[in-house]
Amino acid sequence: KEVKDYLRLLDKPLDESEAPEARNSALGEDALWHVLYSLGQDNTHLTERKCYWGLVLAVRDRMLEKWSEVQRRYYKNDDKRLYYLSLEFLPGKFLRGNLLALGLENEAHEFLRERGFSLDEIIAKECEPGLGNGGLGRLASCYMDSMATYGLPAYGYGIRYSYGLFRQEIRNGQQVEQPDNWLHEGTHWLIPRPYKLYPVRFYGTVYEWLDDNGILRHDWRGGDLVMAMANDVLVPGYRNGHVNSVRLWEARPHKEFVLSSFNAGDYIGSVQEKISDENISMVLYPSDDAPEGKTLRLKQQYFFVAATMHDMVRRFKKLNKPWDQLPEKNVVQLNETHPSIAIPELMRILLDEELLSWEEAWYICQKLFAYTNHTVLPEALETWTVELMEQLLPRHMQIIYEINRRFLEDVRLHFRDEPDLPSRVSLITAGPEPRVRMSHLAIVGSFSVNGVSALHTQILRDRVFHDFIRIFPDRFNNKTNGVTPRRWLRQCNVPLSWLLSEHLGCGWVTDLNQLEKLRELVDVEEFRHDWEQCRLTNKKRLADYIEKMNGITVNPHSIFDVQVKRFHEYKRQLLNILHIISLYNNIRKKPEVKMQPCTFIFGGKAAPSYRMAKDIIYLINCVARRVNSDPHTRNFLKVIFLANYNVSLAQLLVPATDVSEQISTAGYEASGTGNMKFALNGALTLGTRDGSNIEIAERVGDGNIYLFGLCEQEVIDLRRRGYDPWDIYKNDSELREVLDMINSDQFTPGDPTAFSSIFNSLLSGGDPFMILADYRAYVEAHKRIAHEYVDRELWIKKSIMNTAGMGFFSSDRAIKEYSEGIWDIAPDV
Ligand code: 6GP
Repeated sequence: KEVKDYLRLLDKPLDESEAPEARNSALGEDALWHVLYSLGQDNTHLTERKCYWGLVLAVRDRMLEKWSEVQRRYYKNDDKRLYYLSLEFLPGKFLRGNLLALGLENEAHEFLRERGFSLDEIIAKECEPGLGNGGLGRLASCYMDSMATYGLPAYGYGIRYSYGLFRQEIRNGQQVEQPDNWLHEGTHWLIPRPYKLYPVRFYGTVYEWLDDNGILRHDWRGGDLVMAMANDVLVPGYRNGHVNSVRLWEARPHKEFVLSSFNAGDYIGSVQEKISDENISMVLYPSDDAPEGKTLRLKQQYFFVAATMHDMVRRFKKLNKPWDQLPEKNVVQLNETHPSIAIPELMRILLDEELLSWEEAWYICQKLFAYTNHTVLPEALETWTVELMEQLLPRHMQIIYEINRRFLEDVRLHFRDEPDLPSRVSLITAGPEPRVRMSHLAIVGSFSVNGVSALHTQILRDRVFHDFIRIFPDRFNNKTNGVTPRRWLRQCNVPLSWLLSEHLGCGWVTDLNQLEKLRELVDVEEFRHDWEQCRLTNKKRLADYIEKMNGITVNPHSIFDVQVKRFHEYKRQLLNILHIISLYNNIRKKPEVKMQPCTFIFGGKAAPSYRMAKDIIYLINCVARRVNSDPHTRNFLKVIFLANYNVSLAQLLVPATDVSEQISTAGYEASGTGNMKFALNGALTLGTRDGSNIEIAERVGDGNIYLFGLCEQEVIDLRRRGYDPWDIYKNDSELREVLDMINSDQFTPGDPTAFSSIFNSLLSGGDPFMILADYRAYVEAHKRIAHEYVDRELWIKKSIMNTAGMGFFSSDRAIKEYSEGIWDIAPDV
């Protein structure tokens, strides 16, 4: 079948009742109307750009109608609302997903085709909001999609960064960061709300006063004010007429709204101030799984949290209910500790502005907030110096002291025979430079703390937050991550979606467990053949892209082995490249041995200040240059680094991958979500027993996944016994040869020390990520893969079994668990 036939099939609404409500006008007509009346451009001569923005506005109209209906309903039904606070969102491109959700893809196709344009080409040029780093931000966007599709009364809240995550270029093998000016053309996907404007204070002084009852009160005044302006992004549910929104705050200069400042005579000075105020929402911090200790970062956190709490309180006050109803009508989910300053902020509002007692205010907070942890890396747990807090947020620091005083008093009372416990759980560290531990604040101030995979939650219980488990035994719970099947199957893998819908019906798009039915088709030869054809189509598409971007021809029948994710030592891209070098050596040494051709594909960004991660990128590119140009190995081995990995590139890679590399040191990856996307699309996972790999194995079956290496307990035991990489180096000659090559000028002619830091990190000082410890097991797993891939029937069966077993990893399941187990909210559809 032709691709257009697939599309036709998929775009049929599930049944007539679910068809989008008919409007009087067609999408195309509305788009033309908007070209003239909203864009102010001639609509008799259409360009691609005009068509794009016209379409965007026409689609937006349809979403707005639903959105305003839905908002009215929340109000009328007095629904309990969820506030999902996240410093990062990674929605990916909007147009295709929104068309699909509304069932308008065909209409858009037709409109464009009649005018000589193509939807695919237009979408290729759509700009992508990179308002997040990696897993945490993408998870937030998958969850927004599922909330809308489930029909939950929910709001996302974050920051409208002017510059998203940097654009990565590779020059001479090295990462070069370029600004990501994603708004250079403006965007109609954001709806600015210049009248939704709240002042946010920094610095200033706290004054004390006595109220009528003789209670000491506080008033935070002075300092600098910045305005937070709302911008809304609409999030449609999948064909259910439900539309939610994500509110992104943009910093605006306060001075612009104070007329007197224009009379001051210091024009340049006031412009200066405007610039520094706007800095707050200027740029996303490019660190992932690592904290950023800069003042501006804390300013960003408080800025968006203060505006969000203001918004929530404003909405609640309209209901005219007593304050103790606040947590009955609202729940706030903190995505990591980044927004945890919301806890003292709400305390401040309730104490200082609404004049509640401490007990009342604290009762409300503890019933309102829930916290998700996303990392166990000790260096990634956020802390801020008391000194900075006291300067920037003096009132909040007072409140944190008081929360801590009361909390520790309680701990002392209940754990009398553990004199060390209070200092271990304290919100503030001891020592000459005391710091506020944001995770402790989040735990103490929340009614729920959750990890993101079974293993991760267990590690939180056993190690990271062990002391808190005894203090708050009921507070900790697990919510294994999930990914949205709309973007990560239906949208990114059209051929396979078509095949699935033909055999299972369309219901899987919103009920992913229906994929279980695939198990019955595994033995149908024709089905397996079609499955393989779908995969091949996707691989060819990726091969074309590689040819175009990297100028390298890859064989679509080779194994596409992919590792794409942020660069971090714990994710062990190094382990992967070490193995590739040894493969290269083997082919050169034994050219007579026939080998299954392999294409190794890497992608991902390194934090600009993370030297080692950038060195690893450089190493991969240097190895690629050498390997790809060697006539002896060219037909068997290709190494590709795809620059500027982002959501769109992931959508291209995921459906074309045979082997998904998920090889973090056991105990380090909280969950992983890339692993889910790949397996859902029929890739086989090559992974360690880490994060949600373990749960994936349970669901797809041990025979359909390649697990290798030390498990979490073995990593701990080995560390305790003493890990000696030199011992491995001495005893494994193949590996030694690889390491010696890295420590020479083999890949960087004339520069033998280019990778000595990598060599040293692996061998000296006891590499905490124990790369060499897992090396042999990793090589053996690869051998099994190469062997089994050749048996096409076996491999395709395994591929189908992966997709069949992945229903559990839908973000719809995760969101249902959150809403029943934590939020206590129900859909309003
Ligand atoms: C990531 C975790 O590293 C990843 O394992 C997990 O799947 C993802 O969060 C979603 O839960 N963590 C971050 O991106 C991060 O910045 C502070 O953690």
